[in-house]
Amino acid sequence: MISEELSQAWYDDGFVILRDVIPQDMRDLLAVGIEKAMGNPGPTSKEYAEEGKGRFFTDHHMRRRVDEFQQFLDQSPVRELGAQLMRTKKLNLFDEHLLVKEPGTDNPTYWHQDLPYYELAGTQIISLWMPLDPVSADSGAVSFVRGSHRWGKLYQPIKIGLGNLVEEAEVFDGPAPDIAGEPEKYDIVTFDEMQPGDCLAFQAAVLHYAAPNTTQSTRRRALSVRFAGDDVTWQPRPYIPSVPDTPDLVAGGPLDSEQYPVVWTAT
Ligand SMILES: O=C(O)CCC(=O)C(=O)O
Repeated sequence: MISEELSQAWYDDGFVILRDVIPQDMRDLLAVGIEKAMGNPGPTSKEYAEEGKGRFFTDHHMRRRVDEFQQFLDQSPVRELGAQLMRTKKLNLFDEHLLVKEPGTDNPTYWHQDLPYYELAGTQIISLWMPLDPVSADSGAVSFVRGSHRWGKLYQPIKIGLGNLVEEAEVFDGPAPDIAGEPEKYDIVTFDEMQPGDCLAFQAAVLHYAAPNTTQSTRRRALSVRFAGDDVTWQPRPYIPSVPDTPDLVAGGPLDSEQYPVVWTAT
């Protein structure tokens, strides 16, 4: 499914777009799961929008309580896509992140990297971001700074829907640069024409952003499924908002565990 050139582009740029790779029946399954998850938010769920100004809902690890997410992970092509893009022999699932921006939501998803939010070290860490609605510039399109995953920097986590720093988190290399304030300084690529079935695959250290959803009636439901590959080890951190569990793992050792299950191996 994935050519060597595309895989190399993922390594070089930090992201690629895959068109029409998630079948309709899998999207229908996910749509049911999303409504259940939003109707019964889990312990890591967040609401970022102000009262009366749309809704920006996020949550993690939905497969643990909503069966449709587990079915989606088992039956959709996401594992093959992740493994082939990273050219890895093994995949550990470590998160599913639901990000729903309802019409009239002013909040952007502020520029950030994902890696400082994970208890992981390594480079073969991928998010597969899949929208269930058409995505345009004004409904929450995602942008990346090309190559920023190779800057060798880790920036302090922010609250992604509010923009302020997570004070409890590690400082790492300090706050991310002001990309929104000085966009001309960066090689920004925006995917402002996406259809349900398309998928953005990006590396954990690449800087990314998503626009507000200022449309009147277009939802922007998206799921980011996250896998770690061969070179990834467990890196405990003092504070990670989306990882409430403390797995019985060794720092610098393999992830394989109930929390980070092996979900794919090369045959
Ligand atoms: O969907 C969004 O608003 C942003 C996506 C994102 O930051 C992620 O999947 O890591």
